[in-house]
Amino acid sequence: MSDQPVAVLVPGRIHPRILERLGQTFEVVPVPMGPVTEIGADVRARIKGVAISGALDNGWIDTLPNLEIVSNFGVGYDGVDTKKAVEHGIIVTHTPDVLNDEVADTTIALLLNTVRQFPRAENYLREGRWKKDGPFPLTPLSLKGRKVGILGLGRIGMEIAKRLEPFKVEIGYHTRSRREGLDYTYYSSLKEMAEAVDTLISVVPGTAATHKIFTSEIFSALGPNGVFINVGRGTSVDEDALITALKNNTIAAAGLDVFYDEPNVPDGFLDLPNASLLPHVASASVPTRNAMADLVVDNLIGWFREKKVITPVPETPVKG
Ligand code: NAP
Ligand code: 8YV
Repeated sequence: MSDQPVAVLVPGRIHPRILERLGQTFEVVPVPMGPVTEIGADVRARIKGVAISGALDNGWIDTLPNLEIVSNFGVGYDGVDTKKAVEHGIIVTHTPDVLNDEVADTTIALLLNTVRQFPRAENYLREGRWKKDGPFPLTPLSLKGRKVGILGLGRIGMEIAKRLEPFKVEIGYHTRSRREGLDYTYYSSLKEMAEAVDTLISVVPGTAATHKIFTSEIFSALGPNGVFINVGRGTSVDEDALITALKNNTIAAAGLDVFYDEPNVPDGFLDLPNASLLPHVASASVPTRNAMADLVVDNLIGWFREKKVITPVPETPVKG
């Protein structure tokens, strides 16, 4: 690296370990999340990297003349416009694999919470109702004997499938490209899968192709015994259609870790007894978030020391 320290822009809040580690090597330039704010031309010229958790405003890409790399906190990088980054010759990195186990574990927990209503049962105990009203009511749903269809059998989807095997449920999946050498049933479309299974788990990225693909038609196909779990992105779901499907018992229950416009969770979900809701916590343990934070920083250090990154996104491939 040259004598002049490289500056790294950090819009909005980010994991504290990232700020601490960046500060040991780079000049850190914190700015508010959102549209471009005024910063001196000299600082702007020194900014060659961005560390981001959430959405990066495209104005930064337009106005930082020497930007080389955007390091995204999260495996999903729907907050970064990769098309624009490619046009500007900017590398984008993300944090795959280090969170697979945590997210898959959370998915199983959310599935069980949804079918067996454990959060409601715990509240029942805490409210003193066990003593006052007797045992918590039996849950109409069970995981036993379910047919599960996973939308997205990538790094995390595979870990979810492996964890489902000992639960003795049937496992199938839909992806655009069929995966070879697996015993799981392949469905050629989401609709076909929804018709065939009674439990849908979504773990696809938030892209134009996955935008609002969970429609009223898909929920009708899933049917009245149907359970829908989403740990991918909330943008994949028509939330009005889901709320209606849960209210009308078109499907039986849903477990959601992600929402269309976080942290704004539609009121319609909050009163539903058949929805189990989490505030986007699938990867949110200290060890896993530390590993993600380290990867954000190590990608930046690798780039500025050796022009190598560890985990580029497929749209901006760079030799590791
Ligand atoms: P990945 O390895 O890239 O897997 C993505 C899977 O989705 C692939 O199997 C891919 O297969 C499939 N897919 C993509 N677009 C599709 C489409 N239009 N229709 C059907 N299948 C499609 O990604 P990952 O590491 O498993 O992460 C997946 C996503 O989970 C992330 O992008 C992120 O949005 C989300 N996530 C959420 C949390 C959380 O905290 N809740 C944590 C981590 C990740 P094909 O390309 O063959 O279709
Ligand atoms: C993070 C995630 O919570 O990795 C992802 O794609 O959704 C989560 O692990 C998020 O990206 C950080 O805010």
